[in-house]
Amino acid sequence: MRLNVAALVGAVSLVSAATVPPYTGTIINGERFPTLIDVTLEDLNTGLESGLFTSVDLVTAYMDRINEVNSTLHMVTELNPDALSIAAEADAMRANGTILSPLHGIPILIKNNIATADEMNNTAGSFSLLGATVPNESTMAAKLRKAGVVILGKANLSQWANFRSSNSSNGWSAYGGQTYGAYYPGQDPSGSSSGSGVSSSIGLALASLGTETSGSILSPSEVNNLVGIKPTVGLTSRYLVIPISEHQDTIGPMARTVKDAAYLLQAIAGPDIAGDNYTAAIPWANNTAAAPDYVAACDYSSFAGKRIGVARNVLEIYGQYTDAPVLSAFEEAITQIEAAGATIVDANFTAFEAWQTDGNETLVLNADFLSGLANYFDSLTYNPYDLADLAEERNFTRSFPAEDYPERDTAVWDGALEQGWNNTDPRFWPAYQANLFYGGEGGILGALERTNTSAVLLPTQLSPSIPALVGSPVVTVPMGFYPANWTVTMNSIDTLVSTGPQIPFGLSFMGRKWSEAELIGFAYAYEQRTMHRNEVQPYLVPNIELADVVALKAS
Ligand SMILES: *[C@@H]1O[C@H](CO)[C@@H](O)[C@H](O)[C@H]1NC(C)=O
Ligand SMILES: *[C@@H]1O[C@H](CO)[C@@H](O)[C@H](O)[C@H]1NC(C)=O
Ligand SMILES: *[C@@H]1O[C@H](CO)[C@@H](O)[C@H](O)[C@H]1NC(C)=O
Ligand SMILES: *[C@@H]1O[C@H](CO)[C@@H](O)[C@H](O)[C@H]1NC(C)=O
Ligand SMILES: *[C@@H]1O[C@H](CO)[C@@H](O)[C@H](O)[C@H]1NC(C)=O
Ligand SMILES: *[C@@H]1O[C@H](CO)[C@@H](O)[C@H](O)[C@H]1NC(C)=O
Ligand SMILES: *[C@@H]1O[C@H](CO)[C@@H](O)[C@H](O)[C@H]1NC(C)=O
Ligand SMILES: *[C@@H]1O[C@H](CO)[C@@H](O)[C@H](O)[C@H]1NC(C)=O
Ligand SMILES: *[C@@H]1O[C@H](CO)[C@@H](O)[C@H](O)[C@H]1NC(C)=O
Ligand SMILES: *[C@@H]1O[C@H](CO)[C@@H](O)[C@H](O)[C@H]1NC(C)=O
Ligand SMILES: *[C@@H]1O[C@H](CO)[C@@H](O)[C@H](O)[C@H]1NC(C)=O
Ligand SMILES: CC(=O)N[C@H]1CO[C@H](CO)[C@@H](O)[C@@H]1O
Repeated sequence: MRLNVAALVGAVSLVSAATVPPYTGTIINGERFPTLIDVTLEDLNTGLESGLFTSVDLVTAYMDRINEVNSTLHMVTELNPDALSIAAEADAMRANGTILSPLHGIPILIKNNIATADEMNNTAGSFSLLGATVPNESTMAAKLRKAGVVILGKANLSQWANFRSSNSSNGWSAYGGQTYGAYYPGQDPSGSSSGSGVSSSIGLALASLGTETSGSILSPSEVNNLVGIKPTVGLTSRYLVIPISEHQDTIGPMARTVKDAAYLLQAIAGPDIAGDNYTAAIPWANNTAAAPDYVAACDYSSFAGKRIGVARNVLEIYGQYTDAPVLSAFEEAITQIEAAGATIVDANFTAFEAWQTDGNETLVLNADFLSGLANYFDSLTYNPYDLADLAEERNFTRSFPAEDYPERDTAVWDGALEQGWNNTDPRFWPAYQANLFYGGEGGILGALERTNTSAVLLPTQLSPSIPALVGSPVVTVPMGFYPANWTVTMNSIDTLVSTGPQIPFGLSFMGRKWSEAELIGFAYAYEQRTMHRNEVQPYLVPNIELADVVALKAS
């Protein structure tokens, strides 16, 4: 599917042979076009403002790129049939001097559990929701549109955000098939925001939105060489997002740079009291003029004079299961952060060992899902199979052939249905209090307070679980890659490559609730000093570039 730029040159004389670098398709009439695998938002805005290309060109290029790799990677389940007309409208507004935000006319993909009130389906990857309709736009989609974003399509995911089976694989959904990562053939894309991760990593949109209950933004961000922001629960509205847990679910950006992720967070953060009253806890909920500026937080000197913790006891307990290249890259990162002006101290999670054998989180997630799924079904304006609750969903899934039961089981749901009580039951409260202890005083929040630190570091492989219990934020940044001679290891069902040569991994900054701006500052200061993302290219990159689209249009 590579567009032959040489042929275009012949046809329209846009490209002079003398100026074409070995990497073709980037210079036309002396103008350098950005390459979409590493373009930033600010680069795109420069091109849009100068008229080098339009939002329609961008949408066209991204759609061509999606179609080029989709049958190999299965990372996008639906394209937005309205994307081109929305882009045309954005272009007309720009021509007329109306620019809604820095994201005006920029294509973004969203995970297939965030509802839109348009032609696209919102299914969590299940056929039970194909054709279902929602009463409204999700607040996430509405905020993106208000910022002028072109919602390009829906990204594949681990089905039900990885809350169904004990024997499935990351990135598999009945509706979307098996997603693969682009850094190694057959790569486990991690999950559950698998398609969001793969798509952002190889430039199939500027960036994407993922959702996280425990690790679903952070983990696919790390293995796809991305920056991922898991916001404080309540910073981003869950209204009309298919839930797992109201106490743990959150929506956040997955992008190639910290600054792009910050721009996207700026657009989606904020109170939505009618749709999701957890957002009433945002400290500036009643005074949005006082909202932080996440983009301005991108400051190279953010580490100067700060105290940064390391959860040494977590490393000691989990270190034996963590690969040597990850551990050595982590120690190097600590040294670099110290050299950048921070004071490094131990910040141990004092109850981490006890938490290893505690089962309260499962009780909370089960209880929240029993309530949340029933409420989501109840909110639909069209419910194709009239499913009302998890028992009915399980019956559907077990009897609908494309759901691949029993090869992919329903063990997680079986546990929830056996538990039988939801989050209105008196047994919910003590289970949730246990979570708050293990994540709070005995976990990340206690460590921050006791050591008077601004953030705590861990390799991203070890970071999601404890912050998940209390809904506190984490930012992951590329930290390195498995070495080129690394021996491949497979996932538990032997279908995907979990670790292998040049597969990426990340560094996590964990902080207090609502401290995203500070974490973004640290992530940026680390990223700008290391720029690990650029050290390795994926094995599979689409060939079509923005320059090809513009050249073709001119012909
Ligand atoms: C994905 O690939 C298939 C097979 O090549 C193609 O038919 C389909 O239109 C593509 N879908 C998207 C969303 O690009
Ligand atoms: C310019 O934009 C304004 C505000 O959106 C709109 O009212 C007006 O009709 C537009 N004019 C043109 C020429 O598109
Ligand atoms: C949504 O699902 C319906 C099937 O119910 C399908 O006809 C339609 O094309 C899907 N929408 C998109 C944008 O793919
Ligand atoms: C539903 O969308 C409308 C705009 O179409 C908005 O005014 C309303 O607040 C939304 N409802 C909720 C609960 O967010
Ligand atoms: C928050 O909203 C939920 C419904 O989404 C409702 O059950 C609950 O009572 C509300 N809580 C408060 C404190 O308003
Ligand atoms: C915002 O105002 C409401 C109503 O007065 C109040 O219940 C809520 O606690 C306030 N939120 C914050 C973060 O101050
Ligand atoms: C943190 O844990 C490590 C490993 O268990 C231990 O060696 C260290 O002394 C602890 N640090 C503090 C300050 O307690
Ligand atoms: C939940 O936490 C309580 C209090 O720590 C503990 O007694 C109980 O055993 C825990 N439940 C499970 C299932 O681990
Ligand atoms: C939660 O469980 C109670 C008691 O069984 C039930 O009455 C209620 O409808 C359930 N809530 C939801 C949202 O399913
Ligand atoms: C179970 O699913 C089958 C097929 O979807 C349906 O015919 C049947 O009525 C369902 N049974 C229950 C108890 O929901
Ligand atoms: C991989 O290469 C490194 C250095 O290049 C070497 O130290 C290491 O032993 C090699 N590992 C394997 C498994 O060959
Ligand atoms: C829209 C889309 O790309 N769907 C693909 C998802 O993956 C399956 C295979 O796993 C393909 O058959 C679909 O075409």
